[in-house]
Amino acid sequence: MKMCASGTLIRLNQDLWHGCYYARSDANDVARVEDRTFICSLSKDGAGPTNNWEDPREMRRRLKGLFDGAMRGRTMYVLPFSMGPVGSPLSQIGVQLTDSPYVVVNMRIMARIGLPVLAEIDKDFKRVVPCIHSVGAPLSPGQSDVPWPCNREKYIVHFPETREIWSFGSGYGGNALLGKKCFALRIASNMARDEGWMAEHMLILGVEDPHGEKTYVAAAFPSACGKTNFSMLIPPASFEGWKVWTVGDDIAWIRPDENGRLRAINPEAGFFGVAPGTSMETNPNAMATLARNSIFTNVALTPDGGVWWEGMTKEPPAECIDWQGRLWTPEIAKNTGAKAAHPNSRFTAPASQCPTIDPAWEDPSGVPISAFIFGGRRASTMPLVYQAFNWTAGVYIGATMGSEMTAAATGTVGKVRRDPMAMLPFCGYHMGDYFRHWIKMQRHVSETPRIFHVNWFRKNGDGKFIWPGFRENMRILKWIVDRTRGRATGRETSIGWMPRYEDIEWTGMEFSPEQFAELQRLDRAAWRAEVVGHEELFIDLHDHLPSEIVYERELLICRL
Ligand code: TSX
Ligand code: MN
Repeated sequence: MKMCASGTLIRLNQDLWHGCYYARSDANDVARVEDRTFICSLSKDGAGPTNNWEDPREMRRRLKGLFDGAMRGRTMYVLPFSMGPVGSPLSQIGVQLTDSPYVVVNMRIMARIGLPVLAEIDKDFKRVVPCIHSVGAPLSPGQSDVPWPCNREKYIVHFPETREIWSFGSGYGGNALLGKKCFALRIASNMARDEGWMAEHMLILGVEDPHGEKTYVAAAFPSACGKTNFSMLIPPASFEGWKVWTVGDDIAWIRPDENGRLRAINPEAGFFGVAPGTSMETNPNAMATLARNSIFTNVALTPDGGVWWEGMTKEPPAECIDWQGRLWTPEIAKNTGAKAAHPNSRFTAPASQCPTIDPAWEDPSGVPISAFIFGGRRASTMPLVYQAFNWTAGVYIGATMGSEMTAAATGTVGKVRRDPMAMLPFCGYHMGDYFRHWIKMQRHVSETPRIFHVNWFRKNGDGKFIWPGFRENMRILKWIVDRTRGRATGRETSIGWMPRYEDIEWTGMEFSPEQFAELQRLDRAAWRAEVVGHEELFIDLHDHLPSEIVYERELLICRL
């Protein structure tokens, strides 16, 4: 195989990791580059204050220069791809040009590509989104290549009006697999706003009860909240007959059907998941999914030709080669703090291999969505779960959600970073207009999904997590499902509906009413500060902020 000969890929031990390959990126090309990501709409106002904007004519001039000869000496691949099942009315088509074979093999897992897509393009029903990508590392005749070519200068550029994507200089994930964040979120959010649907940074899961009744929910969480884990949740043993099915772990395209019900597809065909922390304890379904036919990037290589990352096993291997190709041992880690796997290291795995993949995950008409869940990583203030009073109040909850920083190095621990609907880096237009679009969606549906907020990460006075999380989250998910089906009660509070202790199914778990009260406690002083925090985000958006958002804030203040 060519990519193994060039050093880009290492073939793993096929007896242990069937069909699996390993890649190490350049040390300066390990993550999305938000400061190099541009929304080049005709007007700066259209992109809003949360996006980088450049004049589209000026940016085109610059890109022309950058791309002139950028692929010299390399093979250019032409990848027709479908986001969503080929032929589904909810799907969209793109064609990506790329000079990176690493991108090609990852796109083969993450999107539907090839001849069926070409046939779909020939039908001429749908516009094709042109996507051009170059690692920006031309080769002169005779010049030898490096395993991970890239350019120090990076540009991830979107033209929303002409629906184009131009990506230069990076070979990594969200910068280079253009169907994912660039198309399925930034360009698709523009299409969705214009056409009356929703492109959201959400997982989709289906809850099946012991009678076989199925309820689908979509959930938005900022990074590092365990979105992939939640999408593959295994109920506790005491939940006999209950099952959680996975439709997607990252992106949802949602559209009202002819009956006014919201229906969702997962536009992706694979999981591009963060490896560290993924284990048989935290997510056995992910472990089963990535066990074969997967690509690993920036994890560690073990002496037996396997892969390892922090959190994969309780005992680290005696030695391995880290993500930068250096020797790593637990001893070295203890002395230097060196990580074997990069914290943003990834697995690329086919969704079809997930043991809990939903039978309807490729249904061209999508699955019906009954509830939206928002969440964040919050040590205080936010209860385990509450339900919004109505659609607009729920949009307010999504608009104001956020996570606390965990980056001790930057000295910002404990500060809430607002990330509306987890879309801050992914909304391809003005955030204020995006809130308006959410509010307006109510008019296009016969029954709005119920909206909830969850927080698995509240801590007690000793700094310990109060809630065990993981599979126990099923108890909260059951209340959410029962509420949307009109079967569960709750009590009205100043922020929304909350379950009483007896509204939650506790069989098989030790959790006292006092512990639950601590999890659900509304701290008035903390909520005062919370509402002031909301204002900080709104100030930047004020000239596009829907009046509903302003009124919801006023109502919240009155109730508090
Ligand atoms: O994914 C997580 N979920 C959702 C699972 C369906 N994580 C991992 C977050 C990082 C990606 C969680 N971490 C969750 C959670 O619900 N909760 C926590 C916090 C936590 C961590 C450890 C323990 C309890 C809570 N307990 C022990 O370690 C024994
Ligand atoms: Mn994501």
